[in-house]
Amino acid sequence: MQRVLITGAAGDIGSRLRALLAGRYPVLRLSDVKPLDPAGANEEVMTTDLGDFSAVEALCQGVDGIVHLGGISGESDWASILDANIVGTYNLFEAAKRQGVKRVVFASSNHAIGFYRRDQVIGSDVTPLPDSRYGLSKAFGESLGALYAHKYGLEVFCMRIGNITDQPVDKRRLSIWVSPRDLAALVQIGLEHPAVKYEIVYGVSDNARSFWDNGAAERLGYRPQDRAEDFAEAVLAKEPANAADDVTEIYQGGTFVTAEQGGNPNQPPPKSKD
Ligand code: 15L
Repeated sequence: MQRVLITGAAGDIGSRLRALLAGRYPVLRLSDVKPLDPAGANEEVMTTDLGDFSAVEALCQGVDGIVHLGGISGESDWASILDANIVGTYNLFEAAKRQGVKRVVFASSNHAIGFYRRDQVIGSDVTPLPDSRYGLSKAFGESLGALYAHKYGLEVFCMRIGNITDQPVDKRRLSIWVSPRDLAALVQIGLEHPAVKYEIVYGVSDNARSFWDNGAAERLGYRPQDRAEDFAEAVLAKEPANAADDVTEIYQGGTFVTAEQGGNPNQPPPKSKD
């Protein structure tokens, strides 16, 4: 991996990876539609709208591996999800294929499988059960990756990311939390492991309450260093009492299972124009 591209590099995960992967590859190319800090040593910075195919092709030129984080990272209206996450991700995979990129690490999300119950442990081979338009776009990205891997030989590593923060913030996140350094280690496996052809793994730390069997990542050598349980006492002491039959408590996706526009849990969908 000589040149690694990170899309969505101005976002929370992108900024963390920019710092954590610094110096790991000869060149880190950073792209976002939003402004980025100027290029540092061994960095290239490009402003790109993922909806503009020729710009995305130019972005992928000379790149060996891509970490695709670009797009919307929560529930939103369909037009926005369609543009940013469906069309944008399609453009990225197609441009990667045309430019001869070897590998794509796709930032999927736990919301691709958010309608599995919390009282079951699932592997990464389950049928997607998206909990939102956002989750649906992530399931689409995983399937798109499978198409490009099987049909065109692109190597694709999909990470169903839980929640990345310095420390887990609530009870649900005790199950799905991933520390920044664990996610950075998983991204490196995704970019570098020679056995990757097409994989789906969970982006999660070593959590005692995990909803997921992450054997697929472990088989590739993933050994998370951090454990949500170390923060459990403090987190649970602050947790509000919720009714056990509240659907946001039953399913893995939490509030996304009821979220509508812009993440407001109970806002009704927009009225049809016709
Ligand atoms: C995600 O996919 C979101 O990008 C992030 O902002 C969190 O909401 C996370 O899921 C979560 O489930 O906590």
